[in-house]
Amino acid sequence: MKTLRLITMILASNSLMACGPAQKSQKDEGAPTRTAETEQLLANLKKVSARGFMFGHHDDTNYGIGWDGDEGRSDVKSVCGDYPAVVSFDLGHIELGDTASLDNVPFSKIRKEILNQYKRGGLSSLSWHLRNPKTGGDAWDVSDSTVVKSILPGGANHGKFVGWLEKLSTFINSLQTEDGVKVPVLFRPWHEHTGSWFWWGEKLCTPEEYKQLWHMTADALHDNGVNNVLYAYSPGCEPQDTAQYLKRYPGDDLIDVIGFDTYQFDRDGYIANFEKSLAIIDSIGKAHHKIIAITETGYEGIPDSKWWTGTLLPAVEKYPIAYVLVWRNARERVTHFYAPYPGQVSAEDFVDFYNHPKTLFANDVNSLYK
Ligand code: BMA
Repeated sequence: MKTLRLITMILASNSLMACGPAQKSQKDEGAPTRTAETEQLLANLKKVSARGFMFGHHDDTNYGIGWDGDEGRSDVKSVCGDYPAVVSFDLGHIELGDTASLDNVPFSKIRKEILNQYKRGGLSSLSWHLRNPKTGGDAWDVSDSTVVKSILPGGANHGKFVGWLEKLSTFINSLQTEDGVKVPVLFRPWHEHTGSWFWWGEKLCTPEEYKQLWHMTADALHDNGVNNVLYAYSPGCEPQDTAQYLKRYPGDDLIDVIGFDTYQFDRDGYIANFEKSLAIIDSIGKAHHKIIAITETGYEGIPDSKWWTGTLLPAVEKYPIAYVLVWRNARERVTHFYAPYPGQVSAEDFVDFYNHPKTLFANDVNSLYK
């Protein structure tokens, strides 16, 4: 069933090329800002959104409930038979030069799984819960409201932060196949900044400082030779309208994908937030010609046996999103999971979700780079 859908998607794709990839300004004469594969990925994400939406899961192939690091394993695949079309990974602690991430996944394993996802034709997205460069605390350390200012040019921690961006760049540049093809990824730093729980959050810096942070990041990556990233902007669900959503937006020349992060606590509130935020990104996506996505969501522990087809699907299917991504199945915190595993109460419903014509998994999108 899923294979038939893939064929339809590829056949339909040529007619959808009209949008074309967004062009970026070229900083160095003759040096393309992005590789051909990265441009192709952008073009294909646009096609995908016209066809259905990809399902994503954070750290999907790294670990799951009752396992850690098993070759080829995925809780999602164990339930429905296919890998997610989007897998996200977190680069927290790459800035420290550590060998493993803040969630204790070796960066060598993350690199390997990004390559595996590339070979499947699926998308990898990268978030970055980096440490607090001023206090030495973690990403959630909001004890000092001058951290962003301190890492911008002229700030006391600028030099240190430039070094962190070099380490980040080295990792992203190292995402290469045996043939030397750089694997394109979606980079989603500085997320959920419309809340104030990360040191780059709303109350911790001005809109101008936040935008500078983005530009400094992208410029440094570019100068360090990173040409295999698309950029995603993902506030929380706090913005009430398009003006609020765009208040800290770094600009169309930088951002490729716009989305939002929101989680279910009470169902009615979740649906209301979802609808409001989707309408906002749908409207901005159309006006600014951007891909839209639900960059993080989920219902911790998924206690609702019909959550996938009863809550998530009806909320997202009306909009041309490229993907919806749920957070991780933490092997070290057994109640902290967002995708089903065999025997989990919502597993059967997830198979129905998988079988829905609009949901796309790895086998449905196995050519995002061609
Ligand atoms: C949070 C939780 C944390 C984790 C962090 C980064 O939402 O899952 O346990 O360390 O994301 O992945």
